[in-house]
Amino acid sequence: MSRTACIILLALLVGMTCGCTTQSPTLQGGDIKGPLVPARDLGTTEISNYEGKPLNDFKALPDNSVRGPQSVDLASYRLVIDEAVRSPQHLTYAEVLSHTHYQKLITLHCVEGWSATGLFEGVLMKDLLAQAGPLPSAVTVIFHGQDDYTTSLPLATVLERNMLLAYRVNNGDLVARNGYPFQLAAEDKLGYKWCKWVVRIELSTDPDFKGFWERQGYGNDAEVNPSP
Ligand SMILES: Nc1nc2c(c(=O)[nH]1)N[C@H]1C(S)=C(S)[C@@H](COP(=O)(O)O)O[C@H]1N2
Ligand SMILES: [Mo]
Repeated sequence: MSRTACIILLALLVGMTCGCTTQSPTLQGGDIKGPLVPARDLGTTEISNYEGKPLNDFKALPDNSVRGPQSVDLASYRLVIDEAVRSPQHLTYAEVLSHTHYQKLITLHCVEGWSATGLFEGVLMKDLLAQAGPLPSAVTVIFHGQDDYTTSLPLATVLERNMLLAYRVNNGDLVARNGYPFQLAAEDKLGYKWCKWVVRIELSTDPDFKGFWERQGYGNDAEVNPSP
């Protein structure tokens, strides 16, 4: 191969690699996704597009929550991580945020037929759970909202997918309407898995636990793009 051909090939390869880390592939079902990156400072105002992708205003989405928006008092707020763990946790908002912050472009799909894409900023569930130390018998993560809403996911899925417990979307803090102080960004799972106003994360040994909507017949798997 000539020297010039070699350089062109190398440039192409580098270009492709860079493309993978900076572009957000459009997936089946209108899913928009970006890479998980350490949180970057994006200024002080909310953003409406990110790396060329339009973002949805989450404050303007239909509110279909079971008891309406909750108001969580940060002064008394504690995130409880308990049950099948070595060391139960009662974390203040600041303690939750003491973990590394990440950003990721993710699309939420509600079973009602609408979707919304946002740049979520949060801490890794993996980092939070490591602090509590799930017992080897723990297989399910049950999320509890302040509205007594529940939903669950397999522990393996939460860890493998690097799910974020989000505190910001589109460079603005979550508002009460959107689950302030925390919403699970349950990537690739239907909206009812995206627990808002998270006050408790319960590790369970029950592989068949069913949350609020799941008990009423919604699938417990809730995968957005099941592989054929
Ligand atoms: N605590 C709590 N979390 C909840 C719900 C709820 O009623 N209570 N509704 C779920 C449903 S059905 C959807 S589609 C998403 C909507 O999230 P959004 O308000 O950020 O769009 O929240 C989910 N999380
Ligand atoms: Mo939903």
